[in-house]
Amino acid sequence: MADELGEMDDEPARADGRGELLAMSEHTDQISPADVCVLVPTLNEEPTIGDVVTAFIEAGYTNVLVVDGGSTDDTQEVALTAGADVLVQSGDGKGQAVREAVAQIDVPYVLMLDGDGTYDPGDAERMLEPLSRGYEHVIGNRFAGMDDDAMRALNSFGNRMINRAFRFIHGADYEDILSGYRAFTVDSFERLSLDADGFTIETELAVECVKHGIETTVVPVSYAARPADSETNLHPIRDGGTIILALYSLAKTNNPLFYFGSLGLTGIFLGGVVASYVLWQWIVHSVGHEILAVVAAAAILLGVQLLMFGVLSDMLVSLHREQHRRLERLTRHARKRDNE
Ligand SMILES: Nc1nc2c(ncn2[C@@H]2O[C@H](COP(=O)(O)OP(=O)(O)OP(=O)(O)O)[C@@H](O)[C@H]2O)c(=O)[nH]1
Ligand SMILES: [Mg+2]
Repeated sequence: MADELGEMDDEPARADGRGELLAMSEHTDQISPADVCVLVPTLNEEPTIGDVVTAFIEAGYTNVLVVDGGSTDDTQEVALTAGADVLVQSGDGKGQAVREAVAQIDVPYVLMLDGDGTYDPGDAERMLEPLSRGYEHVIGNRFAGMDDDAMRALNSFGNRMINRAFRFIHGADYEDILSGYRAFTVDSFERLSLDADGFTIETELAVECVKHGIETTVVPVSYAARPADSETNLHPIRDGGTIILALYSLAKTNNPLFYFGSLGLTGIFLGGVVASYVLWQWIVHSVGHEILAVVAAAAILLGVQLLMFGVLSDMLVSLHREQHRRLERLTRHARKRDNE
């Protein structure tokens, strides 16, 4: 999957559905700012939100929607004065805010970024450009142009580990899955099943893109440090842990072999350790541990069963993906015929 997606840049037209989609849209014009909603989730970003909104409006992106999580500072007033629409989210967390906001957007494209001034509005065109070529989701890779002081060592290390885990578990290389700079079509967003409320929204977006075969690409963006007077909403250890857990639990339907297989291998390993101990006690000291022997056997059996279950589920998922691709191809053919 990773390779398939990675190849798309060099290979515009291919016999399968993907190539077709790109070839079809090769002549599409550049995306007009009028078709774009700039979406900025905020929670207490008063020091920076004004500059972010103003930069987009001056660049011609006049449709700016700030979705606020009930800031206790003047974020909402500053955003309104700068010319944005402000929506106050009905629930909690960045994820809920983004879902609620996208449901109200009536233009085809969304450019999403944080309100903390760490992303560069000057990268907007670069972020949107792939959408005009048929891509449906674009991730801004912060590691490409990061200021030295933009991310603490712990955060940077955590980010890299999470990206590595994502690549291993979900089989696609999106380089910076936790990036908050995203461009996507409203249509593709609606096809994803998202239910993360908080900071796992970015993780969920990446996993769902792989799962639903959303045409995704990565572009380099610059990333600056939060200004000294603005405060982070992130707790590196707690949020990092939640993200890793989310990556793992989302593997159930995306990579069941990994999900069940890793549990199975753990069972086999633990059972093996106990069995070796029992055997050693019996051979060296002639002492029998019946109960431990039963526990070891049960753990090994359960492990093998989980592993088999993983293999079977993996086959099911592969078949499902194939059918899904076929259906998409048929839908596209049908749409094309209708348009002719
Ligand atoms: N609407 C809404 N926005 C939120 C909420 N929590 C965070 N945000 C915003 O989501 C964006 C990302 O949050 P940040 O705190 O910058 O998270 P981060 O970029 O991972 O962490 P930093 O390294 O501190 O920048 C910011 O614009 C926040 O203001 C929330 O509960 N509701
Ligand atoms: Mg940020």
